[in-house]
Amino acid sequence: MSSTALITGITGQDGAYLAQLLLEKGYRVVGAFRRASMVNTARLDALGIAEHVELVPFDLTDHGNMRRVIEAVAPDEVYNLAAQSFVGVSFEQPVTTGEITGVGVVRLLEAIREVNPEIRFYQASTSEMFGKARETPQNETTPFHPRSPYAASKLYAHWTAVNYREAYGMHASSGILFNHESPLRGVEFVTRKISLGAARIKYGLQEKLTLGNLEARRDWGYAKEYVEAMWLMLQQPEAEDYVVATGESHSVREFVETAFEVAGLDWERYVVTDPAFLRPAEVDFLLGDPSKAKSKLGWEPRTTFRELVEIMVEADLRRAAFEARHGREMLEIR
Ligand code: NDP
Ligand code: GDR
Repeated sequence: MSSTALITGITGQDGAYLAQLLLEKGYRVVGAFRRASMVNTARLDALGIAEHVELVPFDLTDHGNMRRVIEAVAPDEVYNLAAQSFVGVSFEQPVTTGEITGVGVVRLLEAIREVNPEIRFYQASTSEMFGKARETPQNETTPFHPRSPYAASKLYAHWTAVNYREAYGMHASSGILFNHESPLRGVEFVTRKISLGAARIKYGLQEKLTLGNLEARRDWGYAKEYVEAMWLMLQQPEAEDYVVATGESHSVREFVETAFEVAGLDWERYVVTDPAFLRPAEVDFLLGDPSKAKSKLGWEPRTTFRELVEIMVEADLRRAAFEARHGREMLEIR
């Protein structure tokens, strides 16, 4: 009999790629989404998998709802990808972020513990927890120093997952994932804002691209590969935490230079900066050490920084060409 996976945050970037991977592996995939006036299946549609994923309404602020969903779906594995995931917005909405991204995880773990503590659990932890990092590169033993309400909420969720493992013997693992991007990345995140901006400028749909801090450095990988690490964590005999990263760090400025070069444009003519995009506290430099994921999971990144930028810019050039020709956005975002 095939295994059942419940993915929260199914409408997000990682939800789509993880659903695709698990369907390929023969899983029954149930996607939990928060009810809205319209269900946003754009990313699942883009991958051509929407009709293969069962969808259930679900909200991380409602414990009773989660309990009933876990009972009805009876999953073998739960991947908790749902979150208020935008660092910038977390400064504007710190309480909502704490409710969903932090306390929401306790509600979910309680529901799992009550219904069936044998269910394997994945928590989407983040390199943002290292924040003002005290050592470089960062690994599983590096001390945390969160720099935003988002990061503080994720740290609470992270330690909660560790605690449920230690207190109740649950198979709960946290993947401390560094930034991972793709053509399905939300347009408010810097990489996609740049790739889409460069492509739209190329087709005369936009004149300028306005950014914040160009000197911030991140360890950027390809999302499609990072979801493989999530699955591998839940296949291990023991639950543990793992850093997932490329081991290379680049600045926002380098991302801009490369993206505009791929689009055949001189970035200095189009990119401007505005302090409105600066954050009250910034994470300046992140660099991950994925050695443990490599040795224990056999996971390694395959896509280089340059290849990632090319994948994103080329996808957005296709979108912008369509928009220029038809006067409306392309639904296809593969
Ligand atoms: P996205 O922002 O693309 O997706 C977030 C998902 O969470 C969406 O499906 C969103 O639904 C859902 N969600 C938000 N609020 C609620 C709620 N109250 N109840 C139920 N669902 C909700 O994130 P990514 O796919 O990029 O990331 C997946 C996870 O991994 C997130 O937890 C993120 O914080 C974490 N992470 C991401 C990294 C990255 O670089 N991408 C790195 C490290 C960690 P809706 O579509 O309705 O908004
Ligand atoms: P991050 O991603 O905060 O690392 O969180 P984001 O792409 O938002 O920012 C990366 C860096 O770029 C700088 N920056 C800008 N950022 C945005 N969004 N818009 C701009 O115009 C801009 N200009 C410069 C930022 O200041 C920052 O230094 C992402 C999210 O996916 C989290 O959910 C996840 O946990 C982490 O990655 C790992």
